[in-house]
Amino acid sequence: MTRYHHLIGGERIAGEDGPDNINPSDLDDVVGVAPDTSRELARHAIETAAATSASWGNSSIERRAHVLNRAATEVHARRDELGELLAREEGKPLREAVAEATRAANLLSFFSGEALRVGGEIVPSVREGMTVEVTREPLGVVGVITPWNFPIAIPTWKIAPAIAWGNTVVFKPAENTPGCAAELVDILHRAGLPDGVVNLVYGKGSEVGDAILSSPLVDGVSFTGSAGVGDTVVSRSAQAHIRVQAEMGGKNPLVVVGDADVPLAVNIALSGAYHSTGQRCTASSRIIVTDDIHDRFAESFLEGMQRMRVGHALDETTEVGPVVDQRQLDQDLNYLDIARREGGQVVGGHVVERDTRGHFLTPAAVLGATPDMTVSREEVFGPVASIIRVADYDEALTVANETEFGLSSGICTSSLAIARDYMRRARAGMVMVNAPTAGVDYHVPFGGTKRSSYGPREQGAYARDFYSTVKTAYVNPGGIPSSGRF
Ligand code: UN1
Repeated sequence: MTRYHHLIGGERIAGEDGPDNINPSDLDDVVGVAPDTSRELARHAIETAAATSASWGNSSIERRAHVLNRAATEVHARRDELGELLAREEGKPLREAVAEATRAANLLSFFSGEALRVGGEIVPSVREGMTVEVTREPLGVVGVITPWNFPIAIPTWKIAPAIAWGNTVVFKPAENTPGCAAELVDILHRAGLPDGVVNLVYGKGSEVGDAILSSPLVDGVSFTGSAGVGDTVVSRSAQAHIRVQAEMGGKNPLVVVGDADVPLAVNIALSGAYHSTGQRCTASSRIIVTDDIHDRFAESFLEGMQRMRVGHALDETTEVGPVVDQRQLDQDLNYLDIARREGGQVVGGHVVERDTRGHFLTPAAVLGATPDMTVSREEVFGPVASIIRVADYDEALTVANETEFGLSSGICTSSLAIARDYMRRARAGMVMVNAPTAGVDYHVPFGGTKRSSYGPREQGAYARDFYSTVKTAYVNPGGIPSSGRF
Protein backbone atom coordinates (compact mmCIF):
# COMPACT_ATOMS: atom_id res chain seq x y z
CA MET A 1 0.00 0.00 0.00
CA THR A 2 1.32 3.42 -0.99
CA ARG A 3 0.99 6.63 1.03
CA TYR A 4 0.58 9.56 -1.33
CA HIS A 5 1.69 13.10 -0.55
CA HIS A 6 0.64 16.53 -1.65
CA LEU A 7 3.34 18.17 -3.72
CA ILE A 8 3.59 21.92 -3.32
CA GLY A 9 6.59 23.90 -4.53
CA GLY A 10 8.40 20.59 -5.00
CA GLU A 11 7.94 19.71 -1.33
CA ARG A 12 6.21 16.48 -0.41
CA ILE A 13 3.68 17.23 2.30
CA ALA A 14 2.07 14.49 4.35
CA GLY A 15 -1.28 14.81 6.06
CA GLU A 16 -3.70 12.84 8.15
CA ASP A 17 -4.81 9.76 6.22
CA GLY A 18 -7.73 10.47 3.91
CA PRO A 19 -9.99 7.84 2.39
CA ASP A 20 -8.43 4.53 1.31
CA ASN A 21 -7.86 4.06 -2.40
CA ILE A 22 -9.73 0.79 -2.88
CA ASN A 23 -9.50 -1.50 -5.88
CA PRO A 24 -13.06 -1.84 -7.25
CA SER A 25 -12.24 -5.31 -8.63
CA ASP A 26 -11.09 -6.48 -5.19
CA LEU A 27 -12.38 -4.55 -2.20
CA ASP A 28 -9.80 -6.23 0.04
CA ASP A 29 -6.98 -4.65 -1.97
CA VAL A 30 -6.14 -1.19 -0.66
CA VAL A 31 -4.02 0.38 -3.40
CA GLY A 32 -2.98 3.34 -1.29
CA VAL A 33 -4.09 6.19 0.86
CA ALA A 34 -4.09 9.87 0.00
CA PRO A 35 -3.66 12.53 2.64
CA ASP A 36 -6.54 14.62 3.84
CA THR A 37 -6.29 18.26 3.07
CA SER A 38 -7.06 21.59 4.57
CA ARG A 39 -8.14 24.85 3.04
CA GLU A 40 -4.82 26.34 4.24
CA LEU A 41 -2.86 23.82 2.25
CA ALA A 42 -4.91 24.51 -0.87
CA ARG A 43 -4.24 28.23 -0.41
CA HIS A 44 -0.54 27.50 0.01
CA ALA A 45 -0.59 25.59 -3.31
CA ILE A 46 -2.32 28.50 -5.06
CA GLU A 47 0.16 31.02 -3.60
CA THR A 48 3.05 28.82 -4.72
CA ALA A 49 1.65 28.54 -8.25
CA ALA A 50 1.21 32.32 -8.32
CA ALA A 51 4.76 32.91 -7.07
CA THR A 52 6.16 30.63 -9.80
CA SER A 53 4.00 32.10 -12.54
CA ALA A 54 6.37 34.87 -13.71
CA SER A 55 9.48 32.69 -13.95
CA TRP A 56 7.73 29.80 -15.72
CA GLY A 57 5.79 32.20 -17.94
CA ASN A 58 9.13 33.64 -19.09
CA SER A 59 10.86 30.29 -19.47
CA SER A 60 12.06 29.33 -22.91
CA ILE A 61 9.67 27.43 -25.10
CA GLU A 62 12.38 24.88 -25.75
CA ARG A 63 12.70 24.16 -22.05
CA ARG A 64 8.95 23.52 -21.81
CA ALA A 65 9.07 21.33 -24.91
CA HIS A 66 11.92 19.28 -23.46
CA VAL A 67 10.15 18.68 -20.15
CA LEU A 68 7.04 17.44 -21.96
CA ASN A 69 9.04 15.33 -24.36
CA ARG A 70 11.03 13.63 -21.58
CA ALA A 71 7.80 13.00 -19.66
CA ALA A 72 6.23 11.51 -22.81
CA THR A 73 9.16 9.11 -23.15
CA GLU A 74 8.90 7.95 -19.56
CA VAL A 75 5.11 7.52 -19.61
CA HIS A 76 5.42 5.54 -22.83
CA ALA A 77 8.20 3.33 -21.46
CA ARG A 78 6.18 2.66 -18.30
CA ARG A 79 2.76 2.33 -19.96
CA ASP A 80 2.25 -1.28 -18.81
CA GLU A 81 3.04 -0.47 -15.19
CA LEU A 82 0.98 2.75 -15.23
CA GLY A 83 -1.84 0.88 -16.96
CA GLU A 84 -1.77 -1.71 -14.22
CA LEU A 85 -1.97 0.95 -11.51
CA LEU A 86 -4.86 2.58 -13.39
CA ALA A 87 -6.67 -0.74 -13.75
CA ARG A 88 -6.19 -1.39 -10.04
CA GLU A 89 -7.41 1.93 -8.75
CA GLU A 90 -10.13 2.68 -11.32
CA GLY A 91 -11.20 -0.77 -12.53
CA LYS A 92 -10.66 -0.25 -16.26
CA PRO A 93 -9.69 -3.53 -17.95
CA LEU A 94 -5.92 -3.76 -18.35
CA ARG A 95 -5.90 -3.43 -22.15
CA GLU A 96 -7.94 -0.23 -22.01
CA ALA A 97 -5.89 1.04 -19.08
CA VAL A 98 -2.60 0.54 -20.93
CA ALA A 99 -4.16 2.26 -23.95
CA GLU A 100 -5.04 5.19 -21.71
CA ALA A 101 -1.47 5.43 -20.40
CA THR A 102 -0.27 5.34 -24.02
CA ARG A 103 -2.72 8.11 -24.83
CA ALA A 104 -1.20 10.17 -22.00
CA ALA A 105 2.27 9.66 -23.52
CA ASN A 106 0.96 10.77 -26.93
CA LEU A 107 -0.69 13.84 -25.41
CA LEU A 108 2.58 14.85 -23.74
CA SER A 109 4.40 14.34 -26.99
CA PHE A 110 1.83 16.37 -28.97
CA PHE A 111 1.97 19.28 -26.52
CA SER A 112 5.75 19.15 -26.49
CA GLY A 113 5.51 20.12 -30.16
CA GLU A 114 2.81 22.70 -29.45
CA ALA A 115 5.11 24.41 -26.95
CA LEU A 116 7.32 25.38 -29.89
CA ARG A 117 4.48 26.48 -32.12
CA VAL A 118 3.79 29.72 -30.29
CA GLY A 119 3.14 32.19 -33.07
CA GLY A 120 1.75 35.65 -33.38
CA GLU A 121 0.72 38.13 -36.02
CA ILE A 122 2.08 41.42 -37.15
CA VAL A 123 -0.41 43.51 -39.06
CA PRO A 124 -0.38 47.12 -40.22
CA SER A 125 -2.30 49.55 -38.08
CA VAL A 126 -4.96 51.63 -39.75
CA ARG A 127 -2.80 54.55 -38.62
CA GLU A 128 0.06 55.42 -40.89
CA GLY A 129 3.51 54.27 -39.83
CA MET A 130 2.19 52.15 -36.97
CA THR A 131 2.14 48.37 -36.67
CA VAL A 132 0.07 46.07 -34.49
CA GLU A 133 1.49 42.92 -32.91
CA VAL A 134 -0.88 40.24 -31.71
CA THR A 135 0.84 37.81 -29.37
CA ARG A 136 -0.16 35.07 -26.97
CA GLU A 137 0.79 35.02 -23.31
CA PRO A 138 0.20 32.46 -20.57
CA LEU A 139 -3.14 32.73 -18.83
CA GLY A 140 -1.39 32.54 -15.45
CA VAL A 141 -2.44 30.25 -12.59
CA VAL A 142 -4.78 27.49 -13.69
CA GLY A 143 -6.85 25.24 -11.42
CA VAL A 144 -7.14 21.74 -12.86
CA ILE A 145 -9.97 19.63 -11.42
CA THR A 146 -10.24 16.12 -12.83
CA PRO A 147 -12.54 13.08 -12.55
CA TRP A 148 -11.73 9.46 -11.74
CA ASN A 149 -12.81 7.86 -15.01
CA PHE A 150 -9.72 8.83 -17.07
CA PRO A 151 -7.29 9.29 -14.18
CA ILE A 152 -4.17 9.73 -16.31
CA ALA A 153 -5.41 10.94 -19.71
CA ILE A 154 -7.61 13.81 -18.51
CA PRO A 155 -5.04 15.30 -16.09
CA THR A 156 -2.50 15.04 -18.91
CA TRP A 157 -4.67 16.76 -21.50
CA LYS A 158 -5.15 19.66 -19.12
CA ILE A 159 -1.71 19.90 -17.50
CA ALA A 160 0.38 19.36 -20.67
CA PRO A 161 -1.08 22.34 -22.58
CA ALA A 162 -0.99 24.41 -19.37
CA ILE A 163 2.75 23.82 -19.11
CA ALA A 164 3.34 24.20 -22.85
CA TRP A 165 1.78 27.67 -22.79
CA GLY A 166 3.72 28.76 -19.69
CA ASN A 167 1.04 28.49 -17.01
CA THR A 168 1.39 27.22 -13.48
CA VAL A 169 -1.07 24.74 -12.08
CA VAL A 170 -2.95 23.75 -8.94
CA PHE A 171 -4.05 20.20 -9.60
CA LYS A 172 -6.90 18.56 -7.68
CA PRO A 173 -7.46 14.99 -8.84
CA ALA A 174 -10.55 12.92 -8.05
CA GLU A 175 -10.48 11.42 -4.57
CA ASN A 176 -10.71 7.81 -5.69
CA THR A 177 -7.79 7.88 -8.14
CA PRO A 178 -4.87 9.45 -6.29
CA GLY A 179 -2.24 7.02 -7.63
CA CYS A 180 -2.20 8.02 -11.30
CA ALA A 181 -2.12 11.69 -10.27
CA ALA A 182 0.93 11.10 -8.07
CA GLU A 183 2.74 9.25 -10.85
CA LEU A 184 2.04 11.89 -13.48
CA VAL A 185 3.25 14.74 -11.29
CA ASP A 186 6.31 12.76 -10.23
CA ILE A 187 7.21 11.99 -13.85
CA LEU A 188 6.87 15.66 -14.85
CA HIS A 189 9.26 16.69 -12.09
CA ARG A 190 11.81 14.05 -12.99
CA ALA A 191 11.53 15.29 -16.57
CA GLY A 192 12.87 18.65 -15.35
CA LEU A 193 9.76 20.61 -14.44
CA PRO A 194 10.80 23.30 -11.96
CA ASP A 195 9.29 23.16 -8.48
CA GLY A 196 6.07 25.09 -8.04
CA VAL A 197 4.88 24.89 -11.66
CA VAL A 198 2.51 22.00 -10.96
CA ASN A 199 1.21 21.71 -7.42
CA LEU A 200 -0.78 18.65 -6.48
CA VAL A 201 -3.35 18.92 -3.70
CA TYR A 202 -5.54 16.00 -2.72
CA GLY A 203 -8.86 16.45 -1.05
CA LYS A 204 -12.51 17.22 -1.46
CA GLY A 205 -14.04 19.50 -4.04
CA SER A 206 -15.78 21.34 -1.21
CA GLU A 207 -12.36 22.29 0.20
CA VAL A 208 -9.71 22.32 -2.52
CA GLY A 209 -12.11 23.12 -5.36
CA ASP A 210 -13.71 25.82 -3.25
CA ALA A 211 -10.30 27.34 -2.41
CA ILE A 212 -9.43 27.45 -6.13
CA LEU A 213 -12.72 29.14 -6.99
CA SER A 214 -12.41 31.67 -4.16
CA SER A 215 -8.86 32.81 -4.78
CA PRO A 216 -8.07 36.09 -6.51
CA LEU A 217 -4.72 34.54 -7.53
CA VAL A 218 -6.33 32.02 -9.90
CA ASP A 219 -6.76 33.04 -13.55
CA GLY A 220 -8.64 30.06 -14.95
CA VAL A 221 -10.21 26.72 -14.10
CA SER A 222 -10.35 23.63 -16.26
CA PHE A 223 -12.88 21.13 -14.95
CA THR A 224 -14.14 17.74 -16.07
CA GLY A 225 -16.83 16.03 -14.02
CA SER A 226 -20.54 15.86 -13.37
CA ALA A 227 -23.02 18.38 -14.73
CA GLY A 228 -24.10 19.37 -11.22
CA VAL A 229 -20.62 20.27 -10.01
CA GLY A 230 -19.82 21.75 -13.43
CA ASP A 231 -22.69 24.22 -13.08
CA THR A 232 -21.25 25.45 -9.80
CA VAL A 233 -17.74 25.71 -11.26
CA VAL A 234 -19.05 27.71 -14.23
CA SER A 235 -21.15 30.14 -12.22
CA ARG A 236 -18.51 30.67 -9.54
CA SER A 237 -15.88 31.30 -12.21
CA ALA A 238 -18.12 33.86 -13.88
CA GLN A 239 -18.63 35.61 -10.55
CA ALA A 240 -14.88 35.66 -10.02
CA HIS A 241 -14.34 36.88 -13.62
CA ILE A 242 -11.95 34.07 -14.41
CA ARG A 243 -11.78 31.94 -17.53
CA VAL A 244 -13.47 28.57 -17.27
CA GLN A 245 -13.55 25.42 -19.31
CA ALA A 246 -15.97 22.78 -18.10
CA GLU A 247 -16.55 19.39 -19.63
CA MET A 248 -19.55 17.72 -18.10
CA GLY A 249 -22.05 15.05 -18.93
CA GLY A 250 -23.40 13.42 -22.02
CA LYS A 251 -26.40 11.39 -23.15
CA ASN A 252 -24.84 10.43 -26.43
CA PRO A 253 -27.01 9.01 -29.18
CA LEU A 254 -25.92 6.36 -31.64
CA VAL A 255 -28.32 6.19 -34.56
CA VAL A 256 -28.51 2.95 -36.55
CA VAL A 257 -30.43 3.21 -39.82
CA GLY A 258 -31.69 0.50 -42.15
CA ASP A 259 -28.76 0.54 -44.56
CA ALA A 260 -26.14 0.08 -41.80
CA ASP A 261 -23.73 -2.84 -41.80
CA VAL A 262 -25.33 -4.68 -38.86
CA PRO A 263 -22.31 -6.59 -37.47
CA LEU A 264 -20.26 -3.38 -37.61
CA ALA A 265 -23.05 -1.34 -36.00
CA VAL A 266 -23.39 -3.93 -33.22
CA ASN A 267 -19.66 -3.80 -32.46
CA ILE A 268 -19.69 -0.01 -32.45
CA ALA A 269 -22.72 0.08 -30.16
CA LEU A 270 -21.31 -2.51 -27.73
CA SER A 271 -17.98 -0.75 -27.51
CA GLY A 272 -19.55 2.70 -27.14
CA ALA A 273 -22.05 1.57 -24.52
CA TYR A 274 -20.06 -0.83 -22.35
CA HIS A 275 -16.32 -0.35 -22.65
CA SER A 276 -14.91 1.48 -19.65
CA THR A 277 -18.05 0.06 -17.97
CA GLY A 278 -20.02 2.86 -19.64
CA GLN A 279 -18.28 5.26 -17.26
CA ARG A 280 -17.39 7.94 -19.77
CA CYS A 281 -19.11 11.11 -20.74
CA THR A 282 -18.82 10.01 -24.37
CA ALA A 283 -20.55 6.62 -23.81
CA SER A 284 -23.34 5.68 -26.25
CA SER A 285 -26.23 5.58 -23.83
CA ARG A 286 -29.08 6.02 -26.33
CA ILE A 287 -29.10 3.61 -29.24
CA ILE A 288 -31.71 4.85 -31.67
CA VAL A 289 -32.67 2.26 -34.25
CA THR A 290 -35.01 2.60 -37.23
CA ASP A 291 -37.94 0.23 -37.33
CA ASP A 292 -36.80 -1.61 -40.50
CA ILE A 293 -33.64 -2.91 -38.82
CA HIS A 294 -34.59 -2.73 -35.12
CA ASP A 295 -35.33 -6.38 -34.39
CA ARG A 296 -32.36 -7.73 -36.33
CA PHE A 297 -30.03 -5.23 -34.67
CA ALA A 298 -31.47 -5.73 -31.16
CA GLU A 299 -31.17 -9.50 -31.33
CA SER A 300 -27.56 -9.42 -32.32
CA PHE A 301 -26.77 -6.56 -29.89
CA LEU A 302 -28.25 -8.46 -26.94
CA GLU A 303 -26.41 -11.60 -27.92
CA GLY A 304 -23.12 -9.67 -28.03
CA MET A 305 -23.93 -7.87 -24.78
CA GLN A 306 -24.63 -11.07 -22.91
CA ARG A 307 -21.36 -12.57 -24.15
CA MET A 308 -19.26 -9.70 -22.78
CA ARG A 309 -17.05 -10.95 -19.97
CA VAL A 310 -17.41 -9.01 -16.75
CA GLY A 311 -14.63 -9.41 -14.25
CA HIS A 312 -11.48 -8.29 -12.50
CA ALA A 313 -9.76 -5.50 -14.38
CA LEU A 314 -6.42 -7.31 -14.29
CA ASP A 315 -7.84 -10.52 -15.72
CA GLU A 316 -6.76 -10.53 -19.38
CA THR A 317 -10.07 -11.98 -20.55
CA THR A 318 -12.18 -9.22 -18.95
CA GLU A 319 -14.05 -6.96 -21.35
CA VAL A 320 -16.10 -5.03 -18.80
CA GLY A 321 -14.49 -4.13 -15.50
CA PRO A 322 -16.23 -3.34 -12.22
CA VAL A 323 -18.24 -0.23 -11.44
CA VAL A 324 -15.97 2.24 -9.68
CA ASP A 325 -17.59 2.24 -6.23
CA GLN A 326 -20.69 1.39 -4.24
CA ARG A 327 -22.25 4.79 -4.72
CA GLN A 328 -21.99 4.53 -8.50
CA LEU A 329 -23.30 0.95 -8.42
CA ASP A 330 -26.33 2.08 -6.39
CA GLN A 331 -26.93 4.84 -8.92
CA ASP A 332 -26.78 2.39 -11.86
CA LEU A 333 -29.20 -0.01 -10.15
CA ASN A 334 -31.53 2.81 -9.24
CA TYR A 335 -31.74 3.95 -12.87
CA LEU A 336 -32.55 0.37 -13.91
CA ASP A 337 -35.37 0.25 -11.33
CA ILE A 338 -36.75 3.52 -12.62
CA ALA A 339 -36.54 2.19 -16.20
CA ARG A 340 -38.59 -0.88 -15.19
CA ARG A 341 -41.14 1.26 -13.37
CA GLU A 342 -41.49 3.52 -16.41
CA GLY A 343 -42.23 0.55 -18.67
CA GLY A 344 -38.84 -0.40 -20.11
CA GLN A 345 -37.79 -4.02 -20.47
CA VAL A 346 -34.42 -4.37 -18.79
CA VAL A 347 -32.12 -7.12 -20.07
CA GLY A 348 -28.93 -7.75 -18.06
CA GLY A 349 -27.92 -5.37 -15.28
CA HIS A 350 -27.30 -8.10 -12.69
CA VAL A 351 -24.91 -7.78 -9.79
CA VAL A 352 -22.62 -10.80 -10.08
CA GLU A 353 -19.92 -12.40 -7.94
CA ARG A 354 -16.41 -13.21 -8.99
CA ASP A 355 -13.42 -14.73 -7.14
CA THR A 356 -12.71 -11.40 -5.51
CA ARG A 357 -15.17 -9.08 -3.83
CA GLY A 358 -15.88 -6.28 -6.34
CA HIS A 359 -18.62 -4.08 -7.76
CA PHE A 360 -19.46 -6.31 -10.72
CA LEU A 361 -22.50 -5.45 -12.79
CA THR A 362 -23.38 -7.09 -16.10
CA PRO A 363 -24.12 -4.73 -19.02
CA ALA A 364 -27.76 -3.70 -19.29
CA ALA A 365 -30.01 -2.71 -22.16
CA VAL A 366 -33.42 -1.12 -21.78
CA LEU A 367 -35.58 -2.41 -24.63
CA GLY A 368 -38.70 -0.56 -25.62
CA ALA A 369 -37.19 2.60 -24.20
CA THR A 370 -38.77 5.89 -25.19
CA PRO A 371 -36.99 9.25 -25.41
CA ASP A 372 -38.90 10.67 -22.46
CA MET A 373 -38.00 7.93 -19.95
CA THR A 374 -35.65 9.02 -17.18
CA VAL A 375 -33.02 6.48 -18.28
CA SER A 376 -33.05 8.04 -21.77
CA ARG A 377 -32.68 11.57 -20.48
CA GLU A 378 -30.29 11.51 -17.52
CA GLU A 379 -26.67 10.46 -17.53
CA VAL A 380 -26.35 7.11 -15.75
CA PHE A 381 -22.54 6.82 -16.04
CA GLY A 382 -22.71 3.04 -16.00
CA PRO A 383 -23.06 0.07 -18.38
CA VAL A 384 -26.64 0.95 -19.27
CA ALA A 385 -28.02 1.73 -22.74
CA SER A 386 -31.56 2.59 -23.86
CA ILE A 387 -32.60 1.01 -27.13
CA ILE A 388 -35.08 3.38 -28.75
CA ARG A 389 -37.15 2.34 -31.77
CA VAL A 390 -38.00 5.09 -34.28
CA ALA A 391 -39.88 5.10 -37.57
CA ASP A 392 -37.18 6.45 -39.85
CA TYR A 393 -34.04 8.57 -40.19
CA ASP A 394 -35.88 11.87 -39.70
CA GLU A 395 -37.34 10.74 -36.41
CA ALA A 396 -33.95 9.32 -35.40
CA LEU A 397 -32.31 12.69 -35.95
CA THR A 398 -35.01 14.49 -33.97
CA VAL A 399 -34.71 12.05 -31.06
CA ALA A 400 -30.90 12.19 -31.17
CA ASN A 401 -31.00 15.97 -30.77
CA GLU A 402 -33.74 16.01 -28.13
CA THR A 403 -31.47 16.13 -25.12
CA GLU A 404 -30.04 18.79 -22.89
CA PHE A 405 -26.57 17.40 -23.62
CA GLY A 406 -24.50 17.66 -26.81
CA LEU A 407 -21.13 16.00 -26.48
CA SER A 408 -20.79 13.19 -29.03
CA SER A 409 -23.34 11.95 -31.55
CA GLY A 410 -22.93 8.89 -33.77
CA ILE A 411 -24.54 7.29 -36.77
CA CYS A 412 -24.13 3.91 -38.47
CA THR A 413 -25.07 4.07 -42.13
CA SER A 414 -23.64 3.11 -45.50
CA SER A 415 -25.20 6.16 -47.15
CA LEU A 416 -22.92 9.10 -47.74
CA ALA A 417 -25.93 11.40 -48.07
CA ILE A 418 -27.33 10.38 -44.67
CA ALA A 419 -23.90 10.53 -43.03
CA ARG A 420 -23.30 14.05 -44.37
CA ASP A 421 -26.77 15.19 -43.36
CA TYR A 422 -26.24 13.85 -39.85
CA MET A 423 -22.83 15.49 -39.53
CA ARG A 424 -24.43 18.81 -40.37
CA ARG A 425 -27.59 18.54 -38.27
CA ALA A 426 -26.43 16.64 -35.16
CA ARG A 427 -26.35 19.13 -32.29
CA ALA A 428 -23.14 17.97 -30.66
CA GLY A 429 -19.52 18.99 -30.46
CA MET A 430 -18.34 15.70 -31.96
CA VAL A 431 -19.97 13.53 -34.61
CA MET A 432 -18.94 9.95 -35.31
CA VAL A 433 -19.79 8.16 -38.55
CA ASN A 434 -19.55 4.38 -38.31
CA ALA A 435 -17.48 4.79 -35.15
CA PRO A 436 -18.29 4.65 -31.43
CA THR A 437 -19.30 7.90 -29.74
CA ALA A 438 -16.51 7.28 -27.24
CA GLY A 439 -12.80 6.98 -27.89
CA VAL A 440 -11.32 10.16 -29.30
CA ASP A 441 -8.02 11.16 -30.90
CA TYR A 442 -5.52 13.19 -28.91
CA HIS A 443 -4.54 15.81 -31.52
CA VAL A 444 -7.92 17.37 -32.36
CA PRO A 445 -10.41 19.45 -30.38
CA PHE A 446 -12.63 17.76 -27.82
CA GLY A 447 -15.83 19.19 -26.39
CA GLY A 448 -19.54 19.57 -26.75
CA THR A 449 -22.50 21.88 -26.97
CA LYS A 450 -25.44 22.66 -24.69
CA ARG A 451 -25.08 21.34 -21.10
CA SER A 452 -22.15 19.08 -21.99
CA SER A 453 -19.45 21.70 -22.20
CA TYR A 454 -18.74 25.30 -21.43
CA GLY A 455 -15.91 27.48 -22.62
CA PRO A 456 -13.11 26.90 -25.12
CA ARG A 457 -12.36 23.43 -26.47
CA GLU A 458 -9.84 21.07 -24.93
CA GLN A 459 -7.03 19.27 -26.73
CA GLY A 460 -5.35 19.73 -30.08
CA ALA A 461 -4.07 23.12 -31.13
CA TYR A 462 -7.42 24.57 -29.97
CA ALA A 463 -6.33 24.06 -26.36
CA ARG A 464 -4.40 27.32 -26.63
CA ASP A 465 -7.66 29.28 -26.61
CA PHE A 466 -8.07 28.37 -22.98
CA TYR A 467 -4.44 28.22 -21.85
CA SER A 468 -3.24 31.47 -23.38
CA THR A 469 -4.44 35.01 -23.52
CA VAL A 470 -4.06 37.45 -26.39
CA LYS A 471 -2.18 40.73 -26.23
CA THR A 472 -2.51 43.40 -28.90
CA ALA A 473 0.45 45.82 -28.98
CA TYR A 474 0.45 49.03 -31.04
CA VAL A 475 3.92 50.18 -32.03
CA ASN A 476 4.68 53.62 -33.32
CA PRO A 477 8.39 53.63 -34.13
CA GLY A 478 8.46 57.42 -34.12
CA GLY A 479 10.76 59.46 -36.31
CA ILE A 480 14.28 58.20 -36.84
CA PRO A 481 16.64 60.71 -35.18
CA SER A 482 18.87 62.19 -37.87
CA SER A 483 22.06 61.37 -35.96
CA GLY A 484 20.86 57.79 -35.63
CA ARG A 485 20.56 57.13 -39.35
CA PHE A 486 22.52 54.18 -40.71
C1 UN1 B 1 -12.98 9.24 -24.78
O1 UN1 B 1 -14.10 8.83 -24.97
O2 UN1 B 1 -11.99 8.82 -25.43
O3 UN1 B 1 -14.82 12.03 -18.97
C2 UN1 B 1 -12.65 10.29 -23.80
C3 UN1 B 1 -14.97 11.56 -20.09
C4 UN1 B 1 -14.44 12.36 -21.25
C5 UN1 B 1 -13.34 11.68 -21.94
C6 UN1 B 1 -13.78 10.69 -22.94
N1 UN1 B 1 -14.01 13.63 -20.75
O4 UN1 B 1 -15.50 10.49 -20.24
